[in-house]
Amino acid sequence: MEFTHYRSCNLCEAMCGLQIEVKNGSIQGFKGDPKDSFSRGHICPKGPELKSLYEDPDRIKFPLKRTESGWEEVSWVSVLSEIATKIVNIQSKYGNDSVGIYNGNPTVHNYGSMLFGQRFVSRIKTKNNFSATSVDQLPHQLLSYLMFGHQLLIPIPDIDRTQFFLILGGNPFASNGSLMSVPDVKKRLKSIQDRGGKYIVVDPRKTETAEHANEHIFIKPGTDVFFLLSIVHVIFKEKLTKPNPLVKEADLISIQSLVNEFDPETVSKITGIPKETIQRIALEFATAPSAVCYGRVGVSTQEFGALCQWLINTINTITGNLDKEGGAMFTLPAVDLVGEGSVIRSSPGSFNTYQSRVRKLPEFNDELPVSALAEEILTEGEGQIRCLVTSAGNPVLSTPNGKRLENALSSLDLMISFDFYLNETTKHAHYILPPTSALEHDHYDLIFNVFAIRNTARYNEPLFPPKEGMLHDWEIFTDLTKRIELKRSGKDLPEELIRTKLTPANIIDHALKSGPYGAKQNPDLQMSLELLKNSPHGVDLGPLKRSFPERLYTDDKKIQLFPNHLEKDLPRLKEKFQKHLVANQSLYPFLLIGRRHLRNNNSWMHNLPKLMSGKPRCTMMIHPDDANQLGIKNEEEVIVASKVGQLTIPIEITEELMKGVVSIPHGFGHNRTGTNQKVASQFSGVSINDLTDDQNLDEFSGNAAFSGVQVKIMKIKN
Ligand SMILES: Nc1nc2c(c(=O)[nH]1)N[C@H]1C(S)=C(S)[C@@H](COP(=O)(O)OP(=O)(O)OC[C@H]3O[C@@H](n4cnc5c(=O)[nH]c(N)nc54)[C@H](O)[C@@H]3O)O[C@H]1N2
Ligand SMILES: Nc1nc2c(c(=O)[nH]1)N[C@H]1C(S)=C(S)[C@@H](COP(=O)(O)OP(=O)(O)OC[C@H]3O[C@@H](n4cnc5c(=O)[nH]c(N)nc54)[C@H](O)[C@@H]3O)O[C@H]1N2
Ligand code: SF4
Ligand SMILES: [Mo]
Repeated sequence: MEFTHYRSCNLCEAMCGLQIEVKNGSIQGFKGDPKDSFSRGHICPKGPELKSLYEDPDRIKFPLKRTESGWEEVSWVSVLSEIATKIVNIQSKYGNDSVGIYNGNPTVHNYGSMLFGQRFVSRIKTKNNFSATSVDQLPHQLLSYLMFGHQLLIPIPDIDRTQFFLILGGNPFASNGSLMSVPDVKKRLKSIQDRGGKYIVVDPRKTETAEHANEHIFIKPGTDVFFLLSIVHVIFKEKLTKPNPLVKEADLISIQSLVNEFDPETVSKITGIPKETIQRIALEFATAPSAVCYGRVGVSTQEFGALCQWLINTINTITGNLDKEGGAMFTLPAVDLVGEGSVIRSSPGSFNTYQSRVRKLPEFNDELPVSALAEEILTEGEGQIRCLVTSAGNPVLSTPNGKRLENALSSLDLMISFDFYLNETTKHAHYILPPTSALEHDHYDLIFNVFAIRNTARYNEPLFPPKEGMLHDWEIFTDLTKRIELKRSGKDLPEELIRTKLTPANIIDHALKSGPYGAKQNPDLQMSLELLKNSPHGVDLGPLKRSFPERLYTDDKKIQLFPNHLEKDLPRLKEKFQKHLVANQSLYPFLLIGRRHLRNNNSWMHNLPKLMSGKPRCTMMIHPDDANQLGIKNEEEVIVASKVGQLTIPIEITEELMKGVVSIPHGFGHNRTGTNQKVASQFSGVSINDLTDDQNLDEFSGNAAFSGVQVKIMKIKN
């Protein structure tokens, strides 16, 4: 039998439409779906590898239990009963907080896991709830909460209509965009240039994106906050602010007085950006017909990540580009997670309502910063984590000071991992609960439609039925959650799986029908699951539209341009500013940053052979002058050391990097024993997070600060 299957790729944020040719039960062809109006036929090399993931012989399909003689395959019911019993016992003996949870990045790419995983988290009732948010976009969510009243009201660059796009710390050519779901980003950036606009990249590395930009500006890692303050300084000084009825005069006055001391001349000494450039960029931005400033991983994960996001929102607002075509806009997705009355409205957010036990780090949205995870396991006392549940995450490789976390994990009384790979994290588990892979389940993109540059909707059925006895993430969560509840109330645990009539698709159907494009709001379209099932290429809902003040959720219905909590972080900012101005010799003279590659996806797709071909990717990039000074040659192995650890890595000499800066990709380090990813271990590389420090944080938000880690480099003597 031959047929064509359409689905949207869930590997990264871009949500590309895929067209898959299937013959006699096997995939014969894979390409971009040209009829998908959002992705327009675009795909990257990772999309087709959903097939390799499906076929990967190392992929775990049935539950595993660690025994003295190794991993043993066990039945779902026995394993889920054992886990439920142990969790209930641990919580009744040591309290709810003795169970910790970590949700990794693929959770948000899997709507079943999101919907039912959240239920599980809420039933566990622990303060020790962590996720990849605090090594990523926490500052964005925090500032949206503080400024606009909802953590998911993230301003999205209106890339298809803007005339001036200022990108800081993002490399969409490699990442395909982030908090800006934008398939086909290369063409979209090129179109800005074709229509007479420009895009500018501010980055310590001349990236693939910067290579094609109208202008690339090198910046010293970790100093973006000063660059942004200085941009605001110029905008005020030149009286280029535009009035906005949603902005309070008092806030503008506070900001103007804050930015006063950050003049381009002083700031240029810190950032390495000439004062004329700062001045010019500010003027060009403020006077462009439309403009948008956007900062991503490189600026979110730095010492002042939250202030950076605040300033980015501020620049867009005071130049009249917030909630305006061609500026930073807000989405109206078919399943709305923001609007009041939405069926699955996400919490608007919460901040610092409690703190972590050991270091007193602030909560955001009922989560604590993952940089605190290791110490919460290792520090004895009431509330110590004794059991950890990880789901779709690999924190040993993805969170700072991975070695310390590794030690912590091996000391747990109980660890459970929802994952289909035996990797650097899950190898520490006592139980591995493997879900189906993407092609075996249905898909609706709950999250990335909220961050997309256009409103669209798409639902796809599974391509292959899972093997008999395999379960989806949401089915595992459903059973385990219920089994824990039964155990808590002293009831017998059933001998069969606990199923529910409620499926992720039912929930979505309800949300689509009652949402902004459902029959009531949009009688012409009448959005529903049925409609999406009959629209295999997706439904286009048009470009982003203005949405304020209706979708502004602050108490006074104004933009909080100078939010309350911000004041507390200003002494730290000013102290750092003064420190920067006093040049000092460091024992660790280089600043380390990360990077992404089109063919990697965080830590977890290194076991797919086609993605690993080509030049070795886990190298440390360094500028030729720095290499010369150290007397090291291209591809030579060197020792890199930070305050927390050291590793050995071959160097790649390139003028792409700013002098004094080195770059290592994250997600490698598959040289640990006890894993089972045969391809990945051949291309093991080393983990940058064995150098990053769990004590280095953006203290305001609690986000990890990966950008600009101080390191020294040593030649290996032979
Ligand atoms: N191919 C691929 N795609 C991915 C992923 C992947 O691993 N591989 N991961 C996905 C995920 S989880 C995310 S969150 C997104 C991230 O998407 P992006 O934010 O686009 O991620 P990066 O490519 O890491 O870009 C970060 C950039 O910040 C720069 N940078 C580092 N430090 C600084 C600094 O101090 N200041 C400035 N201005 N720049 C700095 C780096 O040089 C780099 O170019 O990508 C997603 N897409
Ligand atoms: N130094 C440095 N560190 C970084 C970054 C950086 O730029 N620099 N980037 C950070 C960012 S932005 C992110 S998002 C994090 C990512 O950090 P994590 O989310 O912790 O790590 P991933 O590598 O994405 O690991 C995902 C895991 O989920 C599993 N998995 C994949 N799909 C599914 C599924 O459908 N269900 C289940 N149950 N499991 C699945 C994979 O096998 C893998 O084990 O890393 C962060 N770490
Ligand atoms: S760009 Fe992202 S969504 Fe598109 S095919 Fe590649 S991995 Fe999939
Ligand atoms: Mo991420």
